[in-house]
Amino acid sequence: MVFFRSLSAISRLRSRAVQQSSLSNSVRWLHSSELDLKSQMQEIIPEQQDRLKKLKSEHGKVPLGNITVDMVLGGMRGMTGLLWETSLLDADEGIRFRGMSIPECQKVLPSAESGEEPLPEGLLWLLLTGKVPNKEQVNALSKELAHRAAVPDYVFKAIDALPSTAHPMTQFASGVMALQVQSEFQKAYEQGDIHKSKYWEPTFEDALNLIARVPVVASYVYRRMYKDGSIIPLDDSLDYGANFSHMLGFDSPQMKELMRLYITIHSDHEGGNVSAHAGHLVGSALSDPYLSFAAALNGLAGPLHGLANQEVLLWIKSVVEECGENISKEQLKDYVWKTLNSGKVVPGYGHGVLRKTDPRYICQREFALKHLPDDPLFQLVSKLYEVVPPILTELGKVKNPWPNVDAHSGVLLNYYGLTEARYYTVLFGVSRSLGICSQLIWDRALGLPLERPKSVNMDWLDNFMRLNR
Ligand code: NMX
Ligand code: MLT
Repeated sequence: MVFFRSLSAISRLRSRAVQQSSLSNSVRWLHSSELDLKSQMQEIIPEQQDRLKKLKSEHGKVPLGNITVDMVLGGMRGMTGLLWETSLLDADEGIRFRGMSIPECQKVLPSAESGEEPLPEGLLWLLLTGKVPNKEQVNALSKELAHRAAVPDYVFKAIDALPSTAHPMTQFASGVMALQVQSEFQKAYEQGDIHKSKYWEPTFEDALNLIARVPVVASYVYRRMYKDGSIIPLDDSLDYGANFSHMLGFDSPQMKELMRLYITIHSDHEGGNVSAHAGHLVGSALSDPYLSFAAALNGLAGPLHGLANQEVLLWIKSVVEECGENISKEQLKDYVWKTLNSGKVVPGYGHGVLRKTDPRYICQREFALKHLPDDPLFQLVSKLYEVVPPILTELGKVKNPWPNVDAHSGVLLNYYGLTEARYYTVLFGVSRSLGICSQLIWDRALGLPLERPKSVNMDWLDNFMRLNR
C-alpha cells in the first residue's frame, strides 16, 4: 500500500518536474527592476568592480600581517588570505551578514505573515546586494525560487542508485552533482561565446537554480531514507523555509518558523570555514556552482565541521541512555571527562575562530526558551552549557571552551519530530547553499583569480630557519 502510494507520489512529482523544467529557462518573472534580484545586482556590480580596482591599484602592496611557522603548521589559523563579501566574523561578536548581526537581522528582515523569524529569502537578498529587502522584494524572490525548483528525474535516479543506508550527505552531494547536468555556466563556457565580464550572469542562474532545488533534493533523501519513499511535492504558495519543512513532512507552524531561523543562521560564516573555502577554491577554477557547492558539501560532511550537529545529538542521546534525562551536574561532568579521556572531542564546543559563545547558539537557546522550555533534552543542553566550558578550560589547550552553533540545533529539530540525527548535516548543507552560492556570484562578478597559495615542505622550513636566524 505504502509502496503504491509512494510510487504515485514520485511520478506526480517527476511529471511536474518535467513540466516545470521546460519553463524554467525561458520564463523570466515580469517584475519591475526593483523586485528583480538580478536587475538589482546588475546595478551594484559596476560600483563594486571599480572599488576592487581602486583597492588593488592604491593599496595592493600594503602588508596585512606576518605569516608565522605556526600559521603554516596550524591550519592557516589567523592568516588573512581570502576575499569574502557576504559576511564577516568577529572572534568575540560572531557573524555579521553584510554588517548585520543575527539579532539585527531578526529585527529588520521581513518575516512570514504568521511568524517572527526572518525569511531566508530576505537574508539571501541581503547577502547578494548588501541591502535589506522589503516585503514585496522578498515575496518576489520566494516566488522566483519556487518557480526555479524543478528537479529532473535523473537526479532522483542518481540518488536511487545508492543504497538507502548510504550516509544522507553522500546521497545529497550525489544529487547535487547530478543537478550539475543543467549548469548554465558550463553550457555558456562550452559554447565559447561568453566574455569573462559576463561570467557572473550564468553563475547567477546556476546559483539561484541550485538554491531553489537543494531543498527538493534534500527532502527526497529524507523521505527515501526514513519515510518509505513517500515524496511530498513542493507547494509553491509557501516560502522557502516553510516549503522545505513541508516537503520533509513537518507542517506545524513552529517547525516552519524553526526552519526559517535555522536556514538564516547557518547560511554563511565568512570565507575560511571548510565548506565555504572548499566551494570558493573549486569555483576559482571556473568550476560552475554545482561542482563548487558539491565540494563544499563534502567538506561540511566532516565531523569537525558540519557533521558535528549529528555528533552532538548522538552524544546527548548516549548521555541519556547511560545516565537518564535527569542527570546531575556531577554525573554530567564525569561523562564529559570520560569522553575526553577516551581521546574524543566534546562535539558542539570549541571553534577555529570564535572565542565566545556563538550567537547562533544564543538565538537557538532563545527560541527554545520561548517554545520548548520544559523539554528534557533542552534542559540537558542548558546543563552542558554550565558544565562543559570549565572542563575544557581546565584542559588547558582548548582556545575556545564555549558552545558553537551545532551544540543546540539537534534538540530543537528532535523536539519537533525530526529525530534522525544522521540527517542533520543535510539541513546545514541546504542552508549553506545561500552563502556559498552568493559569494560565487560575486567571485565571478569581481573577476577573482584562480586560488593557488604557495606550499612548502619541512626541508624548506629548516633551510629557511638556517638562513634567516
Ligand atoms: N573537545 C575536546 N578537545 C577540543 C575541543 C573540544 N570541543 N575543541 C578543541 N579541542 C582541542 C583540539 O582537538 C586541540 O587538541 P590537540 O592539540 O591535542 O590536537 C586543542 O584543543 C586546540 O584546539 P583549538 O585550537 O582550540 O581548536 P581548533 O581551531 O584546532 O579546532 C574545532 C576547532 C571546532 C575543530 C574544535 O574546537 C573541535 O574539534 N570541536 C568539536 C567539534 C565541533 O563542534 N565542530 C563544529 C564546529 C562548528 N561547525 O559547525 O563547523
Ligand atoms: C561554520 O559555520 O562554518 C563553522 O562555525 C565553522 C567555521 O566558521 O570555521
